[in-house]
Amino acid sequence: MLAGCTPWPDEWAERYRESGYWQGRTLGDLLHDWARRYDDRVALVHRERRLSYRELDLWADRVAIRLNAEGITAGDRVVVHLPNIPEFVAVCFALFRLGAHPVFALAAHRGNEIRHLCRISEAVAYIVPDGRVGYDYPALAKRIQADVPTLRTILVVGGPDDFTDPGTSERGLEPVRVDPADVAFFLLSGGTTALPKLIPRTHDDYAYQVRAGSELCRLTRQDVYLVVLPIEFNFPWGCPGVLGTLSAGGTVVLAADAGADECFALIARERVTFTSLVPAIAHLWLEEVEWSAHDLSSLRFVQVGGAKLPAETARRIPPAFGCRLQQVFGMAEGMLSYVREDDDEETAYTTQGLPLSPADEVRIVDEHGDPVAPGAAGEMLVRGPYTLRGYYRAPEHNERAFTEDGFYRTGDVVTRTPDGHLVIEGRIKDVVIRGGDKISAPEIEEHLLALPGVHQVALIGVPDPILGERTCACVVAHGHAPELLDLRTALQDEGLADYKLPDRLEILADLPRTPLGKVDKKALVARFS
Ligand code: OOB
Repeated sequence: MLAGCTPWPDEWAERYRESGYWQGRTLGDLLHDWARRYDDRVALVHRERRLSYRELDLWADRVAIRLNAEGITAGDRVVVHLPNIPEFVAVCFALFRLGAHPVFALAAHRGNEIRHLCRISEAVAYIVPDGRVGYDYPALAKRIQADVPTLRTILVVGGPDDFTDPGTSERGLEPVRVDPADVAFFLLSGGTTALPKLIPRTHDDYAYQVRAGSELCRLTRQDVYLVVLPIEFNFPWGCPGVLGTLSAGGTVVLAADAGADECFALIARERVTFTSLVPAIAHLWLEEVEWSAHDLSSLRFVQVGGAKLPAETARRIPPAFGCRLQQVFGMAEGMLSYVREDDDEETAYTTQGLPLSPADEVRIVDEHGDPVAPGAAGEMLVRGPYTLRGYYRAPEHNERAFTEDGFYRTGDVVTRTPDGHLVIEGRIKDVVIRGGDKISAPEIEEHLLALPGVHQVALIGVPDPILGERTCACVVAHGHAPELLDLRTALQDEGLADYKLPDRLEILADLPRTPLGKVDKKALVARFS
């Protein structure tokens, strides 16, 4: 396994193989299998473009040849920063086949985050769209390259001499031996530390997650999946999402944004059967759907996850969209839980389902790490065949984030119903979930503290009817108190993604403290909610 990653201990790897969870196939090989099986069926739709499985398979090989000619080889890390376009899929599979590892930047990321991702992964290449998408990515790439010595190559999708141009070459890709137990790609953590951490996902573990999710959702060739969320999120990419749909021979339709207008039109045009949303988008769609003349009758189910879905909103979804609601609880780190098709209505509205895999081990513990009484709330710890054993190059953080026997401390507070369904009650991690976006409070606090006029700061999440939570910076000023706009502009100038800019500012004389001297965020939340 790539240096800097934590493999599963041998005995566990053996167990997961023997039980058939890990099947020893790489994601790159799986696309070959799918292409053989589904051939000229439509794999991907974007605007007027339709690609068959065969075309996608060939395209991935051609892109791999081009990337290889640019010097990208096995073991290299490549930061991929692309919107919801077919090239995202082709580039990722090309990298998988070369044994190189895409690092999935979030579309909303800007200089600050990208610089960090390139540095920590020692990326050799950074892949961006051209400037037509409303932001000058190539210019950003040049600035990053000046700061990151390992970054040899900038590759632009859509530019002149586009490396993703399928071309006409009939030359095949020299097969590269890729170990299915090795890292396929890196997802990003929602973050509890100042800087986001990289999550290695192996071919074996992700292929299992996708296969199990696809079976659970009973996907078939008839299914059509609409990608509404940014494709690089774990949820749309593999829960079962894009990869699950491709594994079943269905069709993936890419939406440019999450707006109800565009998405409803696509659902009607492509006869979409399922999609995945965060609660904030589900909420906006609910507001729009009663005015919509589009035919949404092809929908079989809508998945909602990424943040707590209030039961009242959940109940409105099936009648409004004429389909089932499936709550999904998950994390880029691995562990997923899904509501099942045969769960009763109440369970579907009020719980976040059952773990995906019979091999998922869930412990609910108190602050001492001891199991709580049945039905009581506690932190969820997880271990299993698709849950990471360590973040990339983060030994110190890993000490805290995992128990000695390899359970990941999720930071989520949950209860379990008598029949085992999980209910997310809250969290003990210092993260604000704004819409579906995760904002690490320490990261923003560190940036705010460095600004003139900010003496002390605590970032908290306050309730918001649409977003679920929005951010509030509680600041003890020194000298002239800053204004909200000053803070937002300063962070934006530092190259932080827009969703991280504080929504609200409160100036305080002092921050409340717990008896141990830590900032009492609960008191702040109570005061400003
Ligand atoms: C998904 O993944 P991440 O990595 O962006 O965020 C994970 C965190 C969880 O630890 C939890 O705090 C929260 O997001 N979360 C939920 C939730 N689903 C995720 N909180 C309440 N209810 C839910 N249904 O967000 C993610 C990854 C794969 C599938 C779905 C969501």
